[in-house]
Amino acid sequence: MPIKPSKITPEKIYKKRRTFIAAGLGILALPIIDKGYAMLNTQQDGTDQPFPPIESMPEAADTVLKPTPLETITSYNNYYEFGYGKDDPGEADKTLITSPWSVEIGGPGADNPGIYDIAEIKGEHAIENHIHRFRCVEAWSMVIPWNGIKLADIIRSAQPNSKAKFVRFTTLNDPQQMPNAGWPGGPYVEGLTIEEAMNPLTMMATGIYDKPLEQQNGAPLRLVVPWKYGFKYIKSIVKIELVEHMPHGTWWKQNDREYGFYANVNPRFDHPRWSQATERVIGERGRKPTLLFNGYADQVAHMYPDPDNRLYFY
Ligand SMILES: Nc1nc2c(c(=O)[nH]1)N[C@H]1C(S)=C(S)[C@@H](COP(=O)(O)O)O[C@H]1N2
Ligand SMILES: [Mo]
Repeated sequence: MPIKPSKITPEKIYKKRRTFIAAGLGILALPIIDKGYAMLNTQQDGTDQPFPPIESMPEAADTVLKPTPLETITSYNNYYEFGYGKDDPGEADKTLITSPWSVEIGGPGADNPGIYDIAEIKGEHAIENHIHRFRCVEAWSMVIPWNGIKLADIIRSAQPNSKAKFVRFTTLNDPQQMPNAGWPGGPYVEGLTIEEAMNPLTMMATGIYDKPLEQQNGAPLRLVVPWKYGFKYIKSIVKIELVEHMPHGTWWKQNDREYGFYANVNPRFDHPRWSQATERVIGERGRKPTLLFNGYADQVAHMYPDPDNRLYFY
């Protein structure tokens, strides 16, 4: 096992270095710098145990979710187009023009493609309220009271044909409106299978706490997939395409060893550089156990035939 940097570096320097790295690049972008990762599917304590059996997983017992305060949701963010630090997106000038805002809905799988303004999209579909757990791949979490439209409604309006096997989403990438639009991962792209996209849990969020989404949270329209890691929740969407082939998402493209297509939350499969067994609840003390499919296994597990296959869980 490689020695953890914390074991060989005085803690102060180590902490400083972490802050520097986190501020300079963002934790997701670390792989080239930090080689202190554990082997895939082994425990982070260095014991090399196989991952625990599925029966031993904690259950989603906390049915009453306590929403994270809005100030926290809007001030601790990942939105690299607005900077790599967690504070950067919230502190950035409000340069994103979210009205008017065009969303192109099309691709070879859509028989009824079109370009719509966000106001039309909001006007045509029912807005629902859903409080969901939100789990970032970096092992922190919040609870978000979303307002939004079922992605299934939007897809049905586009009249999907037999070529609609996947959905590909693209974020705006405009240096005039986004101070860090030139980052290597841009334009941000994400994807879902058509089955995942049609699942009733999958939403296009337009608001949080009954207020329009703020710029830092991906205004005016962003994806919400509660059983997946946060990097799938692509922000400020300008294009939704129904396509035949699996979309190559931004993080998968950046680092295919650490980030894949499915990215379903699973405490049994560690990230190569940290454990996914528990999560740090932002704004609270301590950690809590991470739940299989982030607590939504009943609604989504049927889409993934093999719960022991890492393919589905990174
Ligand atoms: N366009 C775009 N979408 C993005 C990101 C990003 O950097 N750019 N970061 C992702 C990551 S890693 C996470 S955890 C969530 C964070 O969403 P939040 O800031 O609303 O909590 O947005 C996701 N969507
Ligand atoms: Mo994330």
